[in-house]
Amino acid sequence: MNTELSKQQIESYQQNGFLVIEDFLNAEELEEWRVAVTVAIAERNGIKIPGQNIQVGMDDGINEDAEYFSKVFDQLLNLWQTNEQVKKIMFDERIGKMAAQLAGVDGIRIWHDQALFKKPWANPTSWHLDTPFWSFSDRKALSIWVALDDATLENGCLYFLPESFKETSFDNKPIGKNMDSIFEIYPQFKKTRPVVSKLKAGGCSFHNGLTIHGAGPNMTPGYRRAMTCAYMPEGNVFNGKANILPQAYLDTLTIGDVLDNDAQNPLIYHK
Ligand SMILES: O=C(O)CCC(=O)C(=O)O
Ligand SMILES: [Fe+2]
Repeated sequence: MNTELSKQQIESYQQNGFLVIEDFLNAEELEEWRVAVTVAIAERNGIKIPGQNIQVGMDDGINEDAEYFSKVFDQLLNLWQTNEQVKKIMFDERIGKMAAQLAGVDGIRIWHDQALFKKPWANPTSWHLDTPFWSFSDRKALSIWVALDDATLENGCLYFLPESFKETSFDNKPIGKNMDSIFEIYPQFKKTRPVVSKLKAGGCSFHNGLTIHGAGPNMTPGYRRAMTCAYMPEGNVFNGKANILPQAYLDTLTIGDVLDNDAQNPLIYHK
């Protein structure tokens, strides 16, 4: 695993709000990730979030057009909580360190992991921000996106709007049918040229959760599989949004409480 970041890579991330790393996993590691994620998904029997009775593809109450959204990607969250192999992969301190270095913070917690599979003929992922969905508000929160298949122009690779994170806020649009909805909130980016992130399987990208990003449709009869993880810098507090937190935990939380429950948001790296 190629986890050493150069000064230039960190600077590039901090300038643009994303970073592409082409040779992140070697062939053996890629196979390990693929097997772990495939097994973990099979074990779930379609349960999207542990402890919550939502099936993949079902209306989750978050997205306004459930049928369209179910054909954007299959989304399974927190596989680390139900599969030991995925847990081992996700708890790797070296990846936590990369996230911390890019964000410029001392400690990193997992917000949630997420398998994102575009099925054959999947809809595009419209431009959106991530952090405004989450239960904390941190301009430095970020995600890793690891390609388990080649991510190509044909099958729905990611695109980023460079430097957009510097001007976006916690206002967002759902991942709906219209690619251009986000520009109703951020019209200044309507003419920005996106950067395309084509990746060979085993490559990865990091993006700031306030970077405007999206993905194309899958115009192929094959899958576009990705394993991702969203990270919360240590010390963040509850902002009142439920997002994917379990009800029993939510019942104990008041706005302003520190999110430091290791069973939900494990600290995977500290300087
Ligand atoms: O994989 C996709 O289509 C979208 C990924 C994404 O939005 C993310 O990882 O934040
Ligand atoms: Fe996203």
